[in-house]
Amino acid sequence: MQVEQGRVTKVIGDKNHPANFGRLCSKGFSCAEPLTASDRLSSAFARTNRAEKIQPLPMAEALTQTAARLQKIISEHGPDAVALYVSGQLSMESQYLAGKLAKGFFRTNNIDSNSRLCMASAASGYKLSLGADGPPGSYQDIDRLDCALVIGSNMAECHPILFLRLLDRKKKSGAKIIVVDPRRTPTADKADLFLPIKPGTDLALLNGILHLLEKTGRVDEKFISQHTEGWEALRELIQEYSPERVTHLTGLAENDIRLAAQWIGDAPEFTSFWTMGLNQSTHGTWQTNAICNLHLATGKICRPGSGPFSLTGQPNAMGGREVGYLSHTLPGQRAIADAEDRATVEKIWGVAAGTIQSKPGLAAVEMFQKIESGEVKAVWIIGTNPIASMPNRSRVIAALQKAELVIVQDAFHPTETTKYADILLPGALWAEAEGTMVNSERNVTLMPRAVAPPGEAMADWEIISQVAQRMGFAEKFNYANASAVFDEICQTWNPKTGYDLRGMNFETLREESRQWPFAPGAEQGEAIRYLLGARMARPRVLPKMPELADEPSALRFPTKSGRANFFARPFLPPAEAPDAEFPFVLTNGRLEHQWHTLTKTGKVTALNKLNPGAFLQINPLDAEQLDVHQGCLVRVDSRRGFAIYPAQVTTRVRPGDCFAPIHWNEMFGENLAVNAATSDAVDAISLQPEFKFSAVALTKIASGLLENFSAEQKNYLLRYLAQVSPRGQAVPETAPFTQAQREFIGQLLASGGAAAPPY
Ligand SMILES: Nc1nc2c(c(=O)[nH]1)N[C@H]1C(S)=C(S)[C@@H](COP(=O)(O)OP(=O)(O)OC[C@H]3O[C@@H](n4cnc5c(=O)[nH]c(N)nc54)[C@H](O)[C@@H]3O)O[C@H]1N2
Ligand SMILES: Nc1nc2c(c(=O)[nH]1)N[C@H]1C(S)=C(S)[C@@H](COP(=O)(O)OP(=O)(O)OC[C@H]3O[C@@H](n4cnc5c(=O)[nH]c(N)nc54)[C@H](O)[C@@H]3O)O[C@H]1N2
Ligand SMILES: [Mo]
Repeated sequence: MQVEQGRVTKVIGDKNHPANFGRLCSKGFSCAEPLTASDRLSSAFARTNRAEKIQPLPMAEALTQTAARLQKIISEHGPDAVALYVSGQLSMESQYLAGKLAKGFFRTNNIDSNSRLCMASAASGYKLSLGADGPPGSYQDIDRLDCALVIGSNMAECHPILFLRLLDRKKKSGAKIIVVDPRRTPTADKADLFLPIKPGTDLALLNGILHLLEKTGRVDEKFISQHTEGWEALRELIQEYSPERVTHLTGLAENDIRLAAQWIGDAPEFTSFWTMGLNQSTHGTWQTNAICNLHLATGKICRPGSGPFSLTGQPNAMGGREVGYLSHTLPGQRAIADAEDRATVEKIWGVAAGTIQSKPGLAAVEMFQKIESGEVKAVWIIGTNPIASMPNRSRVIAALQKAELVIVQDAFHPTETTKYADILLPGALWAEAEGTMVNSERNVTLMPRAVAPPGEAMADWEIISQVAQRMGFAEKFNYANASAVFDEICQTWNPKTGYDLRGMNFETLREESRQWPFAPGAEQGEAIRYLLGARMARPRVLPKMPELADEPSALRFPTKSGRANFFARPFLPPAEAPDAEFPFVLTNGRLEHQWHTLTKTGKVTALNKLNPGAFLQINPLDAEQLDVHQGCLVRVDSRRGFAIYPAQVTTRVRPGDCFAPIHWNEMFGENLAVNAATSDAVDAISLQPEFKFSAVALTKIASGLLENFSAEQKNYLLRYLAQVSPRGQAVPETAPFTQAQREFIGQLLASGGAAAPPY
């Protein structure tokens, strides 16, 4: 960061950082801009009466009031009447302290995070298949792989720097890239083989690929017998997934499925990458199991260039998972349900044995349901925007309206969620507070404090510890700085899973990032987990992995037996099937130049030019049936609610499917929130909601269609659109339009509609 007069003026990539070697994406380049946006929350606000407007108050008073109001609810209704909902965008220190306060001191396990909407299915799938959460390998695997399966991940737009690394590998070595997505995304454009799968049928495909691998002798019997359990049951299950049946279930061409299996089977090294297209499903955990099955059956795991590699979404969602910020987990990759794990953590926290409740708390979707039903009275939301990002939005709104106490700790105001706050606490952003974050390859990076936060804003960990101190837990939350919190996190190391940060501290992290496991006195971290003896180190600068001795006995998975588990997971359809009333499948996702609910990127002019607004992609065949043309407004209805978007008619989506980006919500115009329509059905194991699949009806909105405009109106509109910046503009009263047309244009402008590039 370049800092001038207390402001970050420029951000450039760090050539020595092993995550990107200095490459930044558009959001990275521009990430300093939102730091000084005019809607930064720079003081606390509060109200005691919902009918009144929230009023500013000194931070010290707000902290005291937060403590007192939480305390009152806990004394009257017990600890489970309180819930925390936190984020993978907070520092590890903040995440850790939020969990410590809730589980160890409030004595409620009602703390969950937006990881529940994101990586929960990968986390539970890994734990079952391999024995512990997290990818076993490193980004360096990209430089060694011969075949990449990118499934349910739009890597080109969502992990652009890693995707460049993958394209570099392809260019250098001819490695093959297989992309599986119902949409022809920019990622698919770069694929050697693109499988435009019918949404929600990946499990059939993955089982079908394994079927072919087995039938063609491409499984590794030696690896299976030495390192796994459960192969026989899986072998039996995959018999049912013949190419003919899989073709029928997935809508894919049989030859393409055969080719994918051949490439995966023949590649010396094979890595799979997946994200929300698999996780945000009612069978997300099973899909992770099915990916692990492929790697275990071929023995292509835990060696340079091979392994299952879930791509984490948020900057520090891995850190959060590791410090146990979900309602069923504890610090150091531990579980609430495990008595030994609870006892270990109770000791570290210095609380009496039995303090931590043995029953998992409420996961995100259920948490908001219990707020709506009145069982949970208070919620403290930190670093996430649930009114915009939770599924089935009207229920979440009802929940916050019902809650007795809503505390929102954010860096910006207003957001879709801050509107509902009784207390608003101003959090410092990444450049304004010291803290650590962990990425998908277990690299721990220290975020230095470069500038002061605005006004009275404070580091999130400090706000949490200040509230804790005011609730009578001063002794256990008295940290001089973030570094002291980090040192405590190091004590939660876990020999069972290999989680170990003990060889790190803020002083050494200031020099460079470090990859765990990193034992005390270690020189370097390890690039691949679960290897005994033949340890592979991450070199400081250039990614060069030493050769792995071909010694399979050196592998031990963190399960009781030391073997990984196969799971026989049959294909089951999504929770909601399209029918006569709701015949289309709505899926949704991200665009390259915007971030989630736009509190940051929505303020950057350059990014708004690149991705100016919401739209709905529909296939030309469906468009014709619906009499929809480019730019027409289309209403998307599900059983839960609706949204309205300008149409983008494109063969990038399959007939019967439609796609809307998630970024634009009510701050940007009425009826833009895709989560008004999405489903809150959850995976039975991970409790992650099925965002990616909702049955919807599409209707062209008859009034205000562009083709009904007169020549004069069209001319005016063209000139007008050319001169205004396309957001927040109202059409002048004097323009030659009817009221309905004016509203239509206003909506087009708010959503960037007609200007959206038809990628
Ligand atoms: N530019 C940008 N990058 C981001 C983010 C951002 O907001 N903006 N957010 C970050 C976060 S938190 C996350 S979690 C990641 C998410 O990264 P991704 O998961 O890559 O992003 P999405 O666009 O949500 O979904 C990926 C793809 O899943 C596809 N999909 C939908 N249904 C199915 C299905 O049934 N099967 C298959 N195989 N695919 C399906 C969609 O068409 C979409 O292209 O991105 C991270 N990176
Ligand atoms: N339909 C649909 N919905 C989805 C998804 C999808 O694919 N489809 N994806 C889901 C996924 S994977 C994710 S990760 C979620 C993301 O959903 P959210 O977490 O709600 O998204 P963000 O916009 O990143 O919200 C972060 C909030 O925290 C604030 N903030 C940012 N930095 C800080 C900080 O340092 N401190 C504090 N206190 N506040 C801060 C921001 O201003 C913003 O209000 O969305 C989920 N929702
Ligand atoms: Mo995410």
